[in-house]
Amino acid sequence: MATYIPSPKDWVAAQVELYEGSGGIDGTTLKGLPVVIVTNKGWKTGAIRKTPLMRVEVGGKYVLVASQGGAPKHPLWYHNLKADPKVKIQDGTEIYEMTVREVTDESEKSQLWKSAVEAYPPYEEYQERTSRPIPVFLAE
Ligand code: F42
Repeated sequence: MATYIPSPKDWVAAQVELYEGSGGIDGTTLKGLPVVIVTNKGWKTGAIRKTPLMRVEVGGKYVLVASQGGAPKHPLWYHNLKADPKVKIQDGTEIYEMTVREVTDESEKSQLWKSAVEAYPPYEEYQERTSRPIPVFLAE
């Protein structure tokens, strides 16, 4: 079985531990807004990776925004999901097995981007901060 390797960022690993350890009761927000935990495989190591992301729910599907605070490069989980789209998403006490796809159709992407910014307004500022178009996945 693959081993779980926690994020090297302490605050991220701590949030995952609190979220999962409480069964989705504690550690479920960032800046007062809800967060989901995405579990997937690392495409090079095969290890299990867990990434907290803002909760952007649209009709039972989840929008995953690879913003990384407007950093110049995509987060590594972007490459993991491109290589293997199977994920587990924990939303509070619920856990769903889902498949993700990167949204490349411009009109679909702009619609989902609107939902993302409604759920977490700082995404707008993150996009202004970087010249890379921030990738968006839809988990369904
Ligand atoms: N990040 C976002 O991009 N969007 C969000 O909405 C978001 C919300 C959020 C809420 C709460 C919270 O605690 C964190 C939040 N973050 C959000 C930060 C997010 O959880 C990630 O920490 C951030 O996006 C960076 O992702 P990353 O995958 O680049 O993480 C790095 C620091 C990391 O964990 N690296 C590991 C490492 O060891 O360096 C894992 C590396 C990895 O995945 N390796 C792959 C493998 O095979 O195992 C290979 C990857 C490759 O291509 O080399």
